[in-house]
Amino acid sequence: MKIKNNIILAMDLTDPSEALRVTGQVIDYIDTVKIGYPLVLSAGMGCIQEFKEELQCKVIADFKVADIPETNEKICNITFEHGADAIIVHGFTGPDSIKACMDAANKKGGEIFLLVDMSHPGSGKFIGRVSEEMARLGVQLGVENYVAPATKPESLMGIRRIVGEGAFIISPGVGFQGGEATETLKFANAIIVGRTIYLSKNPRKTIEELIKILGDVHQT
Ligand code: 3DU
Repeated sequence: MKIKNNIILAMDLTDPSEALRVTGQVIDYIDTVKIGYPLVLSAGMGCIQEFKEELQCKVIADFKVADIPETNEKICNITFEHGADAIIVHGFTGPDSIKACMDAANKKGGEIFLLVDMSHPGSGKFIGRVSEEMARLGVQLGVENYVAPATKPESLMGIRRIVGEGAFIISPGVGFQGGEATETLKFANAIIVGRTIYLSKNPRKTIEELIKILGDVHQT
């Protein structure tokens, strides 16, 4: 996946028209939006298509899929049928559950991102302890895209080492959660930024400043 300016907007505003309006303010600078439960649960699955049509962007559905293979397959099928270009899938459920998502993605022409570690402080308790193992599993299964945290540069670096330079890593946690954009892009292909942009008084100016800071740190 190619991502303009290496920035993915995490659009977690729950008012659908506000979400579209604010995304519209920065759409000249991005081509990929991550939509998750906050927006979909209030606006419905139709918001995926609405974003794609109104803003001509790619949509990554952040549904952190984590169920048995049969249920994962259904969730992925429905998500791709609603127009999502990619879906985020948890790694901790194991190979059969991940494989079900990969198969659904292949059948529907979509992509999966495998989430192998998280950015919040509590992630150290469980998921953070097995993230490298999950990344190795992803490599074994042939997963090409990963999600790894900007708030834990060492984890991110370790995951990059395992998945290799050819893999595509997107990284949440920049800004509000404390992750640093330029540092993150040394190991990730794109940063995921939510509140820093959508809660800004001037989202357009904020993203312009971010792009300026990123400069030529990383090209994909
Ligand atoms: O903290 P922000 O507002 O920039 O948003 C980050 C987004 O990424 C948000 O949608 C959150 O649900 C998602 N995310 C993480 O923050 C951390 C993870 O490990 C995985 C996803």
